[in-house]
Amino acid sequence: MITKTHVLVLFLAASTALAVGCREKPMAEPVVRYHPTDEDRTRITVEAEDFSGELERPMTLREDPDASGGKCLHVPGGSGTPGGTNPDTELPYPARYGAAVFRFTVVEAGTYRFWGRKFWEDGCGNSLTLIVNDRLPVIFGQDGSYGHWEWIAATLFDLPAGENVIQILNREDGVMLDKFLLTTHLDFVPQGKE
Ligand SMILES: [Ca+2]
Repeated sequence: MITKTHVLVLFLAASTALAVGCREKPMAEPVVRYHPTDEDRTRITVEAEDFSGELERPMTLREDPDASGGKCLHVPGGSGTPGGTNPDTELPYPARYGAAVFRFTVVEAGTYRFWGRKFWEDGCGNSLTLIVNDRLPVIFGQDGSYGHWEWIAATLFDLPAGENVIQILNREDGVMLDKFLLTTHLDFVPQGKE
């Protein structure tokens, strides 16, 4: 004779068997964001507000809730620009009228793509100058996308292992830079505040 107790025992046994047979999916690997001094061999992310040494005005710091870490570099509109382009190379003169300097460690030498998360005011305020390890200056920006935060890429840089220095110079006022990222994964595209 099957009693209510028997039914309950059978139900519990079946439930236990089902639970044992139903494994939870393994959790996704956590996304790790390395500080530049950590041993990230392929990606280096630097907040623009984490410059080394003194900030050279008119480049300044600004708080922005849409910026990673709530802060970004800012060259206020109307503060002036160094101006001037070498007529032979058509490269901007590395005039130091507003600059931020970044020193960071590269663990593995390689070819890195520079990405910057920027906010341009308008077509007269849409670029910065990069100088990597005292090489020729490179223009970052000059695109036609204004009024919102956005990642854009610059040229590739060969970086040696050890300390590297990037200077980010004012080229046109009315620009903001939230952070930059260097990666040997040349097809990688950063998203959002990343
Ligand atoms: Ca930032």
